[in-house]
Amino acid sequence: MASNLKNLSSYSTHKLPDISGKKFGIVVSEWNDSITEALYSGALDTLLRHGAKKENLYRYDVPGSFELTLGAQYLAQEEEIDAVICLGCVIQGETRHFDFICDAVAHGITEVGMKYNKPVIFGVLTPDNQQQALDRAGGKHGNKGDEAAITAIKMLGFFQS
Ligand code: DLZ
Repeated sequence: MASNLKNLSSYSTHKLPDISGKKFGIVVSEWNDSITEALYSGALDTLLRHGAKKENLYRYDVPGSFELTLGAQYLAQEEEIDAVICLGCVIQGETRHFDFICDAVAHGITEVGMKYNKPVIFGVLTPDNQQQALDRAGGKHGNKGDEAAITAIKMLGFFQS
């Protein structure tokens, strides 16, 4: 058991930690790039607004969401990277491709986080159509890139607690 565990710990993610010294990897899928670029802008803006330094942010692009797992692993294996944010958009099509990609990336990203014991965030939209994607990439349902960045920050606080 970790020696720094507190008895009856009252850790809460409501208070955001200081991230001025934290390094973030951001993996961006090129498929549906008008959407994933909007997710990236949201994530970048949120990290900077919360105190991250531009020089501590590392962006890598991958061809599609299926490749986010390998991109995340490439970054997560670097000891100096504190958290990885994966951004993608898989739009439901007429074949089962959608299910295979979504399943693979959800499991893959989870495994990378478990393997390297650091936050690896699932910022992947899985909408039925382009409009639903737009609604979540800066539209009426906000920007999920922004939410992915907040989740990364909160999880860094969790690891520091
Ligand atoms: C092939 C494919 C399809 C049909 N749709 C999407 C999509 O909506 N979003 C996405 O991010 N990627 C898609 N891809 C590409 C796969 O993620 C992957 O790049 C290829 O299957 C090659 O491994």
